[in-house]
Amino acid sequence: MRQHLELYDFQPSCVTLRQEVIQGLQKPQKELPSKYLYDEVGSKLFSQICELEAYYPTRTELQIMDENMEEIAALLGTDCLLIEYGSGSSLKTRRLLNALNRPTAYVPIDISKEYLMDAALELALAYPDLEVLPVCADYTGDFPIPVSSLQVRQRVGYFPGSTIGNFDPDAARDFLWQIARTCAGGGLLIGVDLKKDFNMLHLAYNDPEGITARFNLNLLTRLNQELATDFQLDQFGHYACYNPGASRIEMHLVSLCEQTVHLEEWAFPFRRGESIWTESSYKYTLDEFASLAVSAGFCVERVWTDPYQLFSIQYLSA
Ligand code: AVJ
Repeated sequence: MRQHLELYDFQPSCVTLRQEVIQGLQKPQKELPSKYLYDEVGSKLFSQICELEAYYPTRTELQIMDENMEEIAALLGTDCLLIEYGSGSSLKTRRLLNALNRPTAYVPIDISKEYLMDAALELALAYPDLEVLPVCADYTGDFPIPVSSLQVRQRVGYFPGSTIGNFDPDAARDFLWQIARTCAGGGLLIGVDLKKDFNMLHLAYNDPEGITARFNLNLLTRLNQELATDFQLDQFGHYACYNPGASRIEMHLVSLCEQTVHLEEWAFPFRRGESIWTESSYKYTLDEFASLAVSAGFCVERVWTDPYQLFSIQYLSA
């Protein structure tokens, strides 16, 4: 049994974080890249969100997977190299691996290094025949896919959770295009959240337990720790709302008073009510997503949904 996994490490440096924060906080609408929500604490809070009653996407996606697992496994076939973009706890991946015939290698990619290594090691122990090749990276960037030492028939991307919803439409197309090239000759298994009743959407991002609020605010804690900013945590509030014109949930941190935040020699003034935009979560109709996929060079082979059409899993061939 392997006790040690080699990590392919392309984790964004503190310098990158600092630059992106300075850039984002200088914009008229202040913003921070949502990928920075996922430090160690953020990744743990996110997996708590996935278990909330109000947060329908995770359980719905798992249900769709379970109901269609045989067909999914048959489409992916044998001897595939599975590349997961944003692997987190690899919870959904385990279900997939259990059903797959002879998956050869698994490449989990995640920005959260410790979290990635813990999950990858556990997986390697649970699946001794699987070659696990973890990559720590911002998966939207440029990094090499590790080469398996085993015979691979095709590369299949795995991008569950509707994380594609975090991308603005142009960036979503560019990213899908990049996956289509990486997985040429194979495909992409992707989870896509669908348009639905506004109240249900609103509740999913404003859970009564307040975990989503903690997840959002943790971004400021992280910046205070890693960049020594002086965000006052009790002077910012969580705000999330569906913007129907733009088809997205927008998550913000709203300044509860007039204040100034500092990073080294930089000063960022906030008016009362002014916000930092921390995440978008786009929702699609099946038709809208199909045109996006096709414009990125994919062919939509199969779409599975739940009875209420809340969520979809799709297999796109590249
Ligand atoms: C991981 C991007 C799919 O947008 O629903 C959950 C992140 N943010 N609650 C989503 C998230 C707030 C989630 N994704």
